[in-house]
Amino acid sequence: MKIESIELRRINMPYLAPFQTSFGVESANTHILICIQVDGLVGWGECVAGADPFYSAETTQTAWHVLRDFLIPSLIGKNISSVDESIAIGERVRGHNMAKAGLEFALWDLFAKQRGVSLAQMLGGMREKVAVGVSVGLQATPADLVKRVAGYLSEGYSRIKIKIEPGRDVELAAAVRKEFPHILLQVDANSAFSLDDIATMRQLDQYNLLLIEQPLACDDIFDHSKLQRELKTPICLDESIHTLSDANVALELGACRIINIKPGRVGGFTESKKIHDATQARHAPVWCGGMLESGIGRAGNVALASLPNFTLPGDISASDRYFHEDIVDPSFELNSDGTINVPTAPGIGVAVRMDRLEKVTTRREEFRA
Ligand code: NPG
Repeated sequence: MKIESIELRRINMPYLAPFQTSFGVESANTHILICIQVDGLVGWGECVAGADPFYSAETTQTAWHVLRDFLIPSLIGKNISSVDESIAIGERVRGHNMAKAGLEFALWDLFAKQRGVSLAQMLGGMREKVAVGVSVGLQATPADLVKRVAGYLSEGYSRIKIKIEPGRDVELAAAVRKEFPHILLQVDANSAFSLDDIATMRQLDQYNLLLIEQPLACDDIFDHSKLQRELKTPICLDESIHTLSDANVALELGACRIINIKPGRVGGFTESKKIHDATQARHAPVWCGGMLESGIGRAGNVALASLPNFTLPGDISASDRYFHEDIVDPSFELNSDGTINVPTAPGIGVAVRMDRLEKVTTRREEFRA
């Protein structure tokens, strides 16, 4: 298919409540949406780079620059017959995984729509619904956190992730565990600790956690391998894993036993699938991470999570956990068994509500062949 037109839109979708982590506070989704039109078909993608370089080096601005000045010019006007061809074209650009992933996402959607199959089918998914959890940001007090968790559990979420940071760590895990002794509970440090904090990690190890996510530096694998040897709780890596190679090194070194796959962080669905296949072969479970996406990104995550080795609930919550109003129709809803349905219509399987999208668009640029 000949890539005739690509449009970038930066959006601003305020969250229902600010989301606080060890690296900062997120108040709105300011992602870039990518829209590719070919032969009357429209493919959508979401680039998950944030406003600040606090979670990853990429930001909305760097992603816009790389898309506009490098990735889009190399693709526009080309005739391509597969997503792999477009990846090969973009390979000359080093890094910038989130920018690449956003563009690749729109192509996956487009090719799936062209074939008349759902994105999940095209990715090799095998589930009609996926188990999901909710990620709860840092709250003012442990009591506030427990209250929030209670609210999500009563809505039907069956797995809870809480954010921790130095000084707000064991106390939070203890408070939630005391109130809910049997829930699936995990913690996420977003790289805020070091090996000097081994005593804290050993204490966390006592709370029957599903996993401890990314306790140490965002670019570290080696220290995590030392830490994992000291803990019975599995370490799960997020920030440290950008490629299939990173995943293989981490598992081989025993730096983690579980991997969080975020398509944006690893450069797209193609690399996500490779990591999925490699972890499956090593009997290491994966789950789908979240970047507080709009319904477009959420549709991609739900489709990916339908692959067989996504055996742990993902950070994929219903639209109403994030937004007053999502930009897709239908929006994502939580089933009573703590799952979300995988769309079956072609491509991402949900329609973009252009009226709502117009209202949240803050910057727009169109590129034509
Ligand atoms: O999408 O439900 C969600 C949020 C999941 O906690 C979550 N994401 O560190 O994984 C993370 C965190 C995050 C959010 C990271 C926004 C970067 C930006």
